[in-house]
Amino acid sequence: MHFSTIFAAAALASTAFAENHVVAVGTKTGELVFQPDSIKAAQGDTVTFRFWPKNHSIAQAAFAKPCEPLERGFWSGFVPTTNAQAAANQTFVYEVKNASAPIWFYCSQGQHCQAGMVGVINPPQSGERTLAAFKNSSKAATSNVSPSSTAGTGGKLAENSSSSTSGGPSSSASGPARSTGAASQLTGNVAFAGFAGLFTYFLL
Ligand SMILES: [Cu+2]
Repeated sequence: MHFSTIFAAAALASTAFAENHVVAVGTKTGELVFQPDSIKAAQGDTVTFRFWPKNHSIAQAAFAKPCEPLERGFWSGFVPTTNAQAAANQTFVYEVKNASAPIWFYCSQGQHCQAGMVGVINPPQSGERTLAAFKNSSKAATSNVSPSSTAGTGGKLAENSSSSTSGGPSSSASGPARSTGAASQLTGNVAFAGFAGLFTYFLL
């Protein structure tokens, strides 16, 4: 019984740690997709968009207007890259501040939005506002519009630190050591969550 109390407290404590979700913007082979194109994220979680060739962007849209910028929505700007072996050094990191509202997005390059390069964070669990419906109406959009706001609006343009095969000209700082670091940090978080749970238990 005591053990289960500790376990419950630890599980509770561990929810305090934000998760990072990685989304590929385009692919090595030039497909016009986001992978994954549907992300389930909690409040405080981050979504890191990694850009593949040749030149994509990510902008927030309203469900009703798939290929148009949402007012005060996020905007990465265009992140060009020619390297098909690794994602661009620059990433766009978006923090989920409200997990109860769906966040629709698209690529504003050329006709990419119309080609189905759209996605969603936290799609509604029921009803007609599905990613399939959003994708369907994007096909009928008459134009694909880039936001006029500054690149990096509503998020953070950052140097990519998670690539272990980075081949960019100035990427000597990133390497396999980084992923090891992330793994040990995760272990640390889990250990801390356990410790916090134990601590909570002793306070009861
Ligand atoms: Cu694109």
